[in-house]
Amino acid sequence: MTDSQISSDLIGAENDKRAAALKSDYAALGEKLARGNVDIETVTAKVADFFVAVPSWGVGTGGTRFARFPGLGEPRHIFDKLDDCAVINELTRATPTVSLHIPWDKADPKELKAKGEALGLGFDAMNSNTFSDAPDQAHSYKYGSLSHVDAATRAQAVEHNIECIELGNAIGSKALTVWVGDGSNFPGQTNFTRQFERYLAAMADIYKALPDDWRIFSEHKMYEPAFYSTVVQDWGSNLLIAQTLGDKAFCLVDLGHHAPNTNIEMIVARLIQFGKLGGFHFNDSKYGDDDLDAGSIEPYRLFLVFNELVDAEHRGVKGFHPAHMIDQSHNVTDPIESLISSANEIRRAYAQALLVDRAALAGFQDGNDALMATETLKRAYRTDVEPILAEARRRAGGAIDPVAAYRASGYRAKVASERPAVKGGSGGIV
Ligand SMILES: [Mn+2]
Repeated sequence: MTDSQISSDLIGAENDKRAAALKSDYAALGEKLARGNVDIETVTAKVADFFVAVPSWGVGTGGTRFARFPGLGEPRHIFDKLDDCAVINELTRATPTVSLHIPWDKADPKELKAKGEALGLGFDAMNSNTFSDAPDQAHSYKYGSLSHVDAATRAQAVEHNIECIELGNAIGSKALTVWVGDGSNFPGQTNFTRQFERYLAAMADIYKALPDDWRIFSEHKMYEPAFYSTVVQDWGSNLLIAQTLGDKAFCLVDLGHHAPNTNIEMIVARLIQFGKLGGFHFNDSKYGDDDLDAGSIEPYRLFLVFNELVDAEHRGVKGFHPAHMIDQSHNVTDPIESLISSANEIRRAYAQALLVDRAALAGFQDGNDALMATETLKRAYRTDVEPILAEARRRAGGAIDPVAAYRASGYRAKVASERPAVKGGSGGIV
């Protein structure tokens, strides 16, 4: 029995309004797919079994380095954040786990575990933070953390990561994601080689502390906060890290952390081929690392990424189980609504990728029929799979229209009355 944030009666009443239309749309789509020898029930079952982790930091309003404009009922601490995360899962049934950020979410592991269990939530990858200084720390990360020139600063950063593993281990997490802000702002500021050597040595110390059934994900990012070079700049550096560290080390691909127009789906294919794709941070972008909502700008690119994942699934790639996480910043929307919508967009891309006729595609590829090969992808992408997504949610106890049900629930107004308003003004990326 879990503590529901949104009553099942409300979800039921909201679903009643939309059940007849969904039934009819689902039947029509089922008929259409059957003509192409696709069984809609098989697709719906796979979609229902696809989950993405919500980032604890995502339920607070984000900001830029210019300003932050808080919304109503901002979560005050990790326990409020978990309540908000539960709302997303209750309505979508797609997000049963939460990814924590330490020290932001530091709390007694017993209390975290009990709260998670009460809400029906588990814990996904832990995220360390050595890109900003905690109030009481001895050494500053202004000039780097795991790759810092000073051994004591590196040791402090390693220790923090080990603390994240220990906390994660106590609450059922199985992975640590490491992203560092280390880099340089000026040519000549750092020696690329020595800096990377220091980083690798520090990561090896963290790796040694990993429990046997854990994985470590390194996350690359081409710029920001360092604007000339970053230690883990690109997927090439990331692959070198994962290969150097060992079998439990994998690359994490944040969709926003690439130069514009980079062929991310090809990077995904390469990492799969060499057994080093650890997982994703889903988001979207127009210009740089914009942290916009997944699927909001380039839904076709998201589909193409999923096309590679489904291809790997289809080929039965050994040990293939990438972690799926959302990592985005909500500056002008209610974060809960954005995360509901993003979880839906991610499942949509997965469902569309499941519809690709892979035998036909392989035939067109082997026959050098470029037009029909790309048309095969487009045909799947053009399919409106919303009835599948809605039916998967409905059957799992979620909402046919989760944003409408969320608005009808009055949850935001309720928490706004319980949680004091936060003053805005200062910058800060969440
Ligand atoms: Mn990320």
